[in-house]
Amino acid sequence: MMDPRYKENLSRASALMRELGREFGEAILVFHDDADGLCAGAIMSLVLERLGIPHRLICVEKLSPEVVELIHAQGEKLYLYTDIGSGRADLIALWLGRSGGAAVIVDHHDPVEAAHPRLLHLNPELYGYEGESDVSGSAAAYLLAKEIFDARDAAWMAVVGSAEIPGKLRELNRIALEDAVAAGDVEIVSENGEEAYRVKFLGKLWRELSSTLSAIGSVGYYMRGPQDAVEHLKRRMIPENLAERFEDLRRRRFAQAFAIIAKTGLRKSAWTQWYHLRDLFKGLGSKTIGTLSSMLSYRKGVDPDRYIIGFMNFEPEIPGLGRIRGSWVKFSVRAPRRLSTMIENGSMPSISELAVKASEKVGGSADGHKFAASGLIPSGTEENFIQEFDDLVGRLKSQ
Ligand SMILES: [Mn+2]
Repeated sequence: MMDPRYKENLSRASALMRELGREFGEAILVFHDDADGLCAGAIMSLVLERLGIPHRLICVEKLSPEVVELIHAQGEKLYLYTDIGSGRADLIALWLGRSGGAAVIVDHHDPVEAAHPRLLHLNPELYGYEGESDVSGSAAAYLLAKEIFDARDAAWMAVVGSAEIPGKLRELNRIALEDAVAAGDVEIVSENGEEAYRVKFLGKLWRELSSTLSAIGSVGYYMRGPQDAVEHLKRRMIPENLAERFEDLRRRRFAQAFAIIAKTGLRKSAWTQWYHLRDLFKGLGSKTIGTLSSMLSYRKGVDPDRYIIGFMNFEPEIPGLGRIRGSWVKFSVRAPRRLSTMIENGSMPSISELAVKASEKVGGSADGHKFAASGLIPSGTEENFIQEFDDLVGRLKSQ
């Protein structure tokens, strides 16, 4: 049973979107760059097509304040955010007030409070569901699509998008799964005694399709990968060749990065060990630095007690949208196994807390969780950032 208030707001949203589409004539569809985001983007793009609303596809790696500002510089439009946006709902409301237009957010990430007469925030977490376990961004998008047209043949995309949620699909994700099974697109199979989901017409498990899409969104971000993937998904296809090409490129650049790090070593501060790739990953999405830092955290030779921080120059261009203000460096933070255990038992501070506070000190922003975080800081503030990070560890660690 779906929460009745949620159900009611879904049908209000469907009426409102028809109206808004007519009023503003064009929509800006903003979606996240991971597999869930690409699936959510494809579902919402089908919705807009069905409503006859022309729209631009804007994929976003991270919704920093500068990115929100650039998005809303498009003026009086219908802004549709999916699998992203809830954490910045306050900023979206602020920009609606400044530059007009209306926004609908269909997301499952932790929502912040925001109110604006032309903002509709449709996050199932606001109705008692858990975004980490009950509903993916693409399942939330699917539930809205279902209010607008007979969307059953789009349900399989919500199943693929839900692969980021561990375990058996439940609650709102389960509704999408049941619809996909009824449509004949997905079958429930067993894999080592666990429930698994196979997309019949592609002959692949939901998890494999999800990792193919993730590679496209992350490595191919600046090469129109996300837009190509969305167009393929809408035609019930997955661009495997594209994924292979991007994965090959990633392998080559990672090998170069490891060679450089092996030669020069990681630089050390009181509590960190860090490296800077400058422009080595130019052209690849900035999520790749997080993948590299994660891989490093498992390697022999890293200091088991120091936080790992990777930097790369950030390409300030949002494909299809334009350039954000300023010159930025992307950073990502991870922890080797032993340090992770110490974070877990509370004797060392959480990575997101350190990253958020240290980046704010140097004029940047960040987000993440206990064991991984990333953000943007102004170019040239890297050493100050390390210093702030060290000071914070010194102050926040117990004993
Ligand atoms: Mn998601």
